[in-house]
Amino acid sequence: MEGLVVLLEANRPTVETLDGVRYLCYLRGKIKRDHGRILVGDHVEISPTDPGEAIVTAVLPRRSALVRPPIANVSGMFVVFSLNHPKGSLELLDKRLVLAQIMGVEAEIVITKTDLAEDNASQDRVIALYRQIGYRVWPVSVVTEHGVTDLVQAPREGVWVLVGESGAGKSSLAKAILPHEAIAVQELSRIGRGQQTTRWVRLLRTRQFWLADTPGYTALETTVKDTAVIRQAFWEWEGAGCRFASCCHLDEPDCAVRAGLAAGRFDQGRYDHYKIMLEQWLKSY
Ligand SMILES: Nc1nc2c(ncn2[C@@H]2O[C@H](COP(=O)(O)OP(=O)(O)O)[C@@H](O)[C@H]2O)c(=O)[nH]1
Ligand SMILES: [Mg+2]
Ligand SMILES: [Zn+2]
Repeated sequence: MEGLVVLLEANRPTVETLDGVRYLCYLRGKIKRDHGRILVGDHVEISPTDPGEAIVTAVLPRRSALVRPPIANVSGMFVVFSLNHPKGSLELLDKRLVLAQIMGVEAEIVITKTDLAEDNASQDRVIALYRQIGYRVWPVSVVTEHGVTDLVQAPREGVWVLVGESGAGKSSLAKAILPHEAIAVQELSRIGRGQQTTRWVRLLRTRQFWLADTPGYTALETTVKDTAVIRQAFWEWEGAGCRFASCCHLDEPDCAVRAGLAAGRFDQGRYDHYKIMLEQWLKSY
């Protein structure tokens, strides 16, 4: 039968089948030789041996894999952003959105701590900006529980990873989505053995999707091989009508993006972040 690797602890995968039954599995040498390292998020065929135990008989083809955190077949990421307390960086937010595009995964934006918003106008501006571009944006508060149900119930499938700056509210959101799970928090001090919050990447089942709990991973890593991908991640500029199809929107003649910026149709901050990303890429090349 088929299942999903939801946890990989000391090289032993825990596999959950479609009907929600979990098996602690063994890997045969042949599987290791043929497939290399198995990852959380891999789909596998298993054959039960004892109650709750099984052997992995095949690893199904993997669509994609993240390196840090090590997860296969990620569908999307929640880019978690706190406007204040701490003050989030829109540059980092845009970078994460570009990263999602590069990795070929979906991205949705979560604006956390709406209960602390002292300036609703700037919060509304950020929400409107990204919604207009075409992103799903979820304003939430785990204190008032505002927005959490809407976020969870929206149609979505596959494995979703929480990314964002430290303190943005990722763990708190995971707890609000899955109140019965022990979610890894940074301040673990004297938690007894057996009750210990996980140190391993694991997948937690919600009604519609799997949420990746990724303790200890704050950054996502990838390398950009083509500046065009950065440009394509700025969806709002698509079809702007620059004279050259390959226009980088820097100093080319008849650039409709720069014209749109001057006319206030495009967001200047996004453009500035685009230029920063482009420069960083050219430097690292
Ligand atoms: N007032 C308020 N505080 C929050 C909210 N979400 C998270 N926090 C607080 O923000 C801090 C950082 O949250 P945490 O979930 O650990 O952030 P992480 O580093 O992204 O995992 C903690 O002190 C949380 O209690 C929220 O919706 N409202
Ligand atoms: Mg955390
Ligand atoms: Zn242009």
